[in-house]
Amino acid sequence: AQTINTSEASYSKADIKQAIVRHLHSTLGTDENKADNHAWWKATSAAMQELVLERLRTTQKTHYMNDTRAVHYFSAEFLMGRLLSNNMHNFNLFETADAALKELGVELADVLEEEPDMALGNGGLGRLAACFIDSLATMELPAIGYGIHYEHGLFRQEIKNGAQIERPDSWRDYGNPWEICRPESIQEVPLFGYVETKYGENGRVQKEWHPGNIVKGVPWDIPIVGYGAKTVNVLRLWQSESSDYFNWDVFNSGGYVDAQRENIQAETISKVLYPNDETEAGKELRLIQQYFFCACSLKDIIRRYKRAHGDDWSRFSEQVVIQLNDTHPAIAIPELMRILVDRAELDWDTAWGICSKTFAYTNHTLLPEALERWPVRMIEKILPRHIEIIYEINHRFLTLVEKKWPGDNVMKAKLSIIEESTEKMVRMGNLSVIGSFAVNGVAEIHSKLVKENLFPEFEELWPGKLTNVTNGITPRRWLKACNPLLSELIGKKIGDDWPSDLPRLDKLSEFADNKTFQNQFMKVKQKNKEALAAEIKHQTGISVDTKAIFDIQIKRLHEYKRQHLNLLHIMALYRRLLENPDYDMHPRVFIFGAKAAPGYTLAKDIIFAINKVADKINNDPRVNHKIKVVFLPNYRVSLAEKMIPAADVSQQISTAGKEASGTGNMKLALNGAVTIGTLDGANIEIAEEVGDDNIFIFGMTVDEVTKLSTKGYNPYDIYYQNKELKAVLDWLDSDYFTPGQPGALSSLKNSMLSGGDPYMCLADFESYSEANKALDSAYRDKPRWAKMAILNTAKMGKFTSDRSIADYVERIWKLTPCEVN
Ligand code: 26V
Repeated sequence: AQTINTSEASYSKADIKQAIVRHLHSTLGTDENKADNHAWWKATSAAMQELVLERLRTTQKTHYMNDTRAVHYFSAEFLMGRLLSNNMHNFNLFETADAALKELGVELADVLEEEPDMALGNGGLGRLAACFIDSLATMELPAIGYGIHYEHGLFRQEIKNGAQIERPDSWRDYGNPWEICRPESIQEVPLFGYVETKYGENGRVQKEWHPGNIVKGVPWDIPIVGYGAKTVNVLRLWQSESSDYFNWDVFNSGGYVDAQRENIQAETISKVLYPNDETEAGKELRLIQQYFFCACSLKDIIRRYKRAHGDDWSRFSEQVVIQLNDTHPAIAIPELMRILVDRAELDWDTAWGICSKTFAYTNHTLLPEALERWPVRMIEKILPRHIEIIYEINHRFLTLVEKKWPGDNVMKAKLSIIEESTEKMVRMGNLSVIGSFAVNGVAEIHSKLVKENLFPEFEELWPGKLTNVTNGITPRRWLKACNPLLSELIGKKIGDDWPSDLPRLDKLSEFADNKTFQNQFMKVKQKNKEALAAEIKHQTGISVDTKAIFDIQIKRLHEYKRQHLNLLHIMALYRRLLENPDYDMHPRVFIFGAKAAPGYTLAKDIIFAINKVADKINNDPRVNHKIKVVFLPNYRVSLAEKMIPAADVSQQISTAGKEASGTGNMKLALNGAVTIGTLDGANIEIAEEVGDDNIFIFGMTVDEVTKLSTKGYNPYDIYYQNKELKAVLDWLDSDYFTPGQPGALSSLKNSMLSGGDPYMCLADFESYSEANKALDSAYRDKPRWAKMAILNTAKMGKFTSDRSIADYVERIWKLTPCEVN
């Protein structure tokens, strides 16, 4: 409907049409008659990319001229999703492009569906990185994201006979229109080999690392368009390649050569994203991946710094701040020390002074199995110089500990970077805390637990270093772009400034009781439900009633997230309906989306169980007018964008203390879903914002969970005392859901009984069931529910990632925006 004015670009509908057709002809070598939707997608993206690159050049020139301090966001994962729609929205060209394509006889919606998701991440941590770089560009902050250019992102999930099958993801198979290769910035990364100790003239000990292998890092840049398209930052992803250069001298000069030589196929380093989430794998290749992208990124940063400041290192930490997204990039700390001490020949204290003013670290989980530890022997082999540096960092640190707690060896053992187990391990969390000037958790409760349970000794040693920055989500992707109907309604009511000023949504609160607005709001929800119902039909063949409650649980499959608690409750409802066909409940569709790590057997068993229970219920005419269960395969960013706008209910039911923050909880509430959840992660802060009347809280608190496990938790007590729960669990042992295969679902029951029910599903079941009843009756009160839904949207202002970034800037990064004209 409108043209957009950035300083250099002003695109009308005619301009866009012309650019698209031009790319169809001269970039794709086809024409309007032959082009399929995929070709239209490429041509449209190429047309957008022209504008994007123009703003990128201007941004980079401006940042260079102003010699700005910048944040460097180091993350092994960036879960970007699709970019075309996002870039159009951020250039305010979505409607114009839609109209342009219509005149060419093409539907923009179909074109957008051609884009493969860029799924270079597992879940929360990777998607957070994507939201953060969006906000950084929107807020005109100088920033760069650094990560890995995986050839294959997170696997594609297929469901065969109810079970998950993993298929390779190939997001670049037919070329990616957004990425630009930068061969002029290739870096070389040393690996393996040995360290030689030399003595300089002044008696200075000089260490020289003779690597056994050198690989090349090739940078690919993805432009990140801020809302309004003033600043365009970059995400720089490194691809590994074998290097022409190989230090043959090393191998020609000693008998130890064969022992030192390690052959890794250079190309495999960036081949595939590790699909684990919250479980440490300890695989050598993963450590190499981590070092590879950190080494490339640091060299890139230093090259840029030297261009402006030469060999004067004194201003490095004024210009450069590096945020470590979990411990995955923690090896960057000893790598920077190596460069400063061995290469720049700074003395240790000067180098450490710089280093420890450069890094900040975000913790994303407390689960012990997710805390990274590497065998000393593995680091020794792959990075022989780094293990020396890690020991030196530790030695000096423990001297400090000795000063603070003389003779306290228990304290030293807890704080040491090295864990003295049978197999000595390097604790990457401890290394990260010691090497950073700030450490943060991702929600209030989580940060409190980081201080009290994970790093209490560090909190005592360095009070103030541990802090909180509550997560957020970008409202551009997670409301404006994914929910156009609601966005339009909001715009009509309170104006169009909310996407970059989300707290403005609170203005909707005054209409929460307004009949007309309630009707409009719920009509939008209804339309979104109809669209999702069509998608469900298309993907699974299942028909669902759009007047039913759309109840959604979407997240990685993990026991602590308790998809199986949700399933137990569904089975309980099924029983109630079989026992009493008049059991009073509003029809409800339970919708799941979740990927399980390929090696996580119980998680896969839970997916299987959901699908088997779904089959039975959906085909049982006695109940299928009341309950339906849908498992949508291949949950990913683009599917989330279709599910979230259609949700009535958001399931956030982790065992209290286990979910660090959650961000899906924010996305769903923002789109008017009401949460049923535990007092965990950001749910607590969501409850504070929306108020107790507009959320269904159930279950044990963190303190109650702790008390119960201290006292000794025995799930059998509950099993024998709750008849319904017992019947439901026993049902899993029968062949009712898996005809002819009794026991096919028994692993689930066992995990919650003989397995000790580590996440306390049984302990929370009754409370969950009661909360569900309350939810059901609230839904049947139409005005009450409409009010709740509206207030959920209205009260989500706090959870914009712009606020998270503002917190990082103020508390940690100390950046100033740089206006790009
Ligand atoms: C661990 C590992 C271990 C090695 C293999 C690869 C891999 C990948 C990821 C992880 C841990 C991921 C931790 C994580 O994603 N935490 C989530 O972070 C979200 C953003 O802060 C937060 O909202 C979620 O609650 C938290 O679970």
